[in-house]
Amino acid sequence: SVASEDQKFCLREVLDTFKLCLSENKEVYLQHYVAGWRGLVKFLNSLGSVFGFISKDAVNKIQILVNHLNGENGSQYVTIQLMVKYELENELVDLTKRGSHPESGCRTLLRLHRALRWLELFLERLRTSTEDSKTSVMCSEAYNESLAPHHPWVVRKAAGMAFCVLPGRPAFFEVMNVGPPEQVVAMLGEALPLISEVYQITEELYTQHNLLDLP
Ligand code: 1PZ
Repeated sequence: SVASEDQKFCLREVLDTFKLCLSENKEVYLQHYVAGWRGLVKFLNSLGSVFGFISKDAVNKIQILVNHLNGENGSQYVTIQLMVKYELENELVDLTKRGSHPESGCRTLLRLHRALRWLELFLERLRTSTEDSKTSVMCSEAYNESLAPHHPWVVRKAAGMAFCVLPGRPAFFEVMNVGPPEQVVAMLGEALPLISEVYQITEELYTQHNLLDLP
């Protein structure tokens, strides 16, 4: 039916939104960054309710950024570069401990930025995996190398439990809805350099301004 086609979700389209993130002079558009995350959350939700606690946090952070974008000073949030400059110049960021700005764009985006590294590592493993590779192993390896050091024990534990119920590689590929495995691999090969570039640019920006440990 038309309705079920509407809901059909294709990971290629989501990863393509990361293409739109970069401006000509390599600035990152927040609007497209957030749109990319929205799509990823949709995908995560389609994997089952066990991932609810993860998507809830992601949705919460996406919403904080959208509120900045749609707020009074939305024009200062068009790109991540502008956002960093604006929030720092106006002392809108808690730099050493949480205080009056728990929802700064800088600290909120940092959490998604770290998760983007997880995505990059996970998708790279998926791309180079073989038929008998385990998604749960690829996922937890990527997690341990990216997000885990920033998470408290309970979150790491809950995440580990969620990874165990990830569908196996064939079913996972099917949910991605990209086509046969060869096509999934090819799509990932195209999408990964883009995701990686967005990650690198943000990482450099945050390094320059010493923002990588925002509380
Ligand atoms: C396909 C399998 C999906 C696995 C996703 C791997 C990421 C696991 C992350 C688990 C964290 C969930 C609970 C929230 C923790 C928050 O405390 C932290 C820090 O934020 P703070 O407390 O400082 O405000 N939140 C995050 O680290 C952001 C996590 C976003 C994860 C988005 C994953 C999207 C997955 C897309 C799947 C294709």
